[in-house]
Amino acid sequence: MAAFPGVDFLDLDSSFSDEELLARRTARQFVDERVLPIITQHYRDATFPMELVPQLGELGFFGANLKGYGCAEMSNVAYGLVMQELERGDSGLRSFVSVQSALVMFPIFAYGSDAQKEKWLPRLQSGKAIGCFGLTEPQFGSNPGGMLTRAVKHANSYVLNGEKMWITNGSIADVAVVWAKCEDDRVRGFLVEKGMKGFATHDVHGKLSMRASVTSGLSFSDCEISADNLLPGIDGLRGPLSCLTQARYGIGWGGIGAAMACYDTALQYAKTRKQFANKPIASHQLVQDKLAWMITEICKAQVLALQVGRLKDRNRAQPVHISMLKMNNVWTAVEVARRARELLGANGIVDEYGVMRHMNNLESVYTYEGTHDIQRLIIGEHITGISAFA
Ligand code: TGC
Ligand code: FAD
Repeated sequence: MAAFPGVDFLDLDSSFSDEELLARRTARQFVDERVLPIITQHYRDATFPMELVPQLGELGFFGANLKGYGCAEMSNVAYGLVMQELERGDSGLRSFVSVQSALVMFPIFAYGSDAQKEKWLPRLQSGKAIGCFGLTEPQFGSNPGGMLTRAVKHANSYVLNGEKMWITNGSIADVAVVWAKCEDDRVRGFLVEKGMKGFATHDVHGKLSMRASVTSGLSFSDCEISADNLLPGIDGLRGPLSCLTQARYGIGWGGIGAAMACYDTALQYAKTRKQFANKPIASHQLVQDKLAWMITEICKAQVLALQVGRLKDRNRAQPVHISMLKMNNVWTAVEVARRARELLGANGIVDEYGVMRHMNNLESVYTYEGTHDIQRLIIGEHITGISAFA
């Protein structure tokens, strides 16, 4: 598999530190050598490439921007570049790392007890344990504040009842970060371990998107867990929403990776595919228009990601900045993938080119972690001071 040349029209590489470029180079090589040769078959078979998990751990990609517990302690920009490259491989791979890092390790790191951190973070960092994040329910997606899952306190335990749906890694996780409402109606986070009595999972089948990713339902039926499994450092909806901010940040970078893969495939194809007077289709004005549009939007997405990343590294990124990053960059990726598919003609629908795999995956990315329109409304609320959610 040829090494990916990258897409750097604006010389943004000169803005990255040596550490950031090293992180990207490592992730890029990993994707070229380990992911791209196997991903099409996994996508066909609807299986997640579990064989990559230990390597992802060794490379320091899990919890890469966290401190201690064996984490790589990368800058947020370096972490973003890793997510970019992983999603250039497949959105399902980036999802796996996003969930493990931002939705499982982050809440344990930020809100967990010392014992919870010692128990889980080193294992999650190395990939010896897998985590999932249960917020969405069958009836409550965009509006998680309405959740029905309940946790009732007993002397030294909590009893959970309810259903979570669309949970990435649900059935393969050793630990689930589950959000439930307590008797005071406040949302709290719980660590539910695989095999606990009253906890069951079932996988979602028939997905036409994110096929190389496990998506599950979680159910809790009088599931009794120790009071020590409560995340003690947070209560209220702010808990899960703060995790989403971390994950949306990685997705904003990931979208660039999927877009770069589709753009590069379309560009190479357009330069070699000949139609009319034996000329490459890249010589036709309408084709150049599409390619110019794609690279312009990719550049805008890169600049946005870099600026939000720099803000995050200075602790100045607000959730609304990250909503803009997720909204814009996933939309860019969706639109680039659609145009790339069009430029490949009939070949565009074949999985060996990867473009339609990315296009289909991105439909999930557009919806999860807060849909495109929910991100717009978050920005709308910020600039007007008026909530459209009530
Ligand atoms: P609202 O009243 O606005 O907020 C409640 C409390 O939370 C605080 N807050 C945030 N804190 C940190 N980061 C954020 N992004 C935050 N957004 C809000 C807020 O300040 C408040 O704090 P406090 O202390 O005053 O109580 O809540 P709301 O119920 O009106 O909801 C607002 C809304 C709609 C924006 C929110 O519910 C939302 O973001 N909905 C989208 C749901 C979503 O994104 N779900 C994602 C599920 S996980 C997933 O999809 C994983 S995919 C994984 C993969 O495979 O990669
Ligand atoms: P709904 O909330 O029912 O929305 C349907 C449509 O209505 C959308 O277009 C939405 O934008 C629109 N809409 C809703 N409310 C408004 C409004 N106020 N104004 C305007 N439009 C509105 N969840 C987890 O908790 N953990 C996971 O690991 C996870 N992984 C996922 C993996 C995949 C592959 C997918 C597809 C989803 C995953 N999710 C996960 C769930 C995801 O977060 C939800 O699908 C998402 O939040 C949207 O919820 P919903 O599907 O119920 O759509």
